[in-house]
Amino acid sequence: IKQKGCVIWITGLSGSGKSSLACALSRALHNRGKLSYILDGDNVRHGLNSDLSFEADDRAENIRRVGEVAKLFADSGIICIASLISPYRIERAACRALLPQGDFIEVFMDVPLHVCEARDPKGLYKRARAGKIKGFTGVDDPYEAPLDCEIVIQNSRDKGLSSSSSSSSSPSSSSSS
Ligand code: GGZ
Repeated sequence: IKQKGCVIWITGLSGSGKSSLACALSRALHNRGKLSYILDGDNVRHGLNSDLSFEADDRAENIRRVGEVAKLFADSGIICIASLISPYRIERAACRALLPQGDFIEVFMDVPLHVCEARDPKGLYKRARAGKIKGFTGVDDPYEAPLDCEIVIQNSRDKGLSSSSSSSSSPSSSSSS
């Protein structure tokens, strides 16, 4: 394989469009003859990380493990697309530090909470607001937005929700929820 591996790390709130972007990206790479593999938080938590909760320590461990696996993929020449909420800056930085400079591309899905919450594709925000899920990111658990990442995607332009947000009219929107 002539391809050089790397990690594309997509971070953002639940409902911000991480998984959709990961799929679209993987398809686009495939069409260009590039091999990629998606590590999606929601999926990985059913297997490799099924022992982990959403407590802070376990989220950190979730991110750490996915970062290590992503590095293995990158070492093998595959473009690894990791899509996790990954709410903590320090853990994302640790994943970045595993790779050579330039091989970790952090993508921030910059979607306001109220937009994610209005989408609520799985009804999780509703359940969190009702107190049925404790420690839900953005509701009663923190999300630390990247301060200095490679790519910011303002993905708020669907379902007519963008008008109330000043940061939502970006032409760079590239993915549905
Ligand atoms: C955040 C939660 C929670 C809590 C379950 N907080 O939108 P989804 O549903 O399909 O994806 C979310 C997924 C988050 O897993 P990650 O591995 O990406 O999170 S982290 O990086 O913080 O470890 C969401 C669902 O799991 N989910 N409970 N309390 N998201």
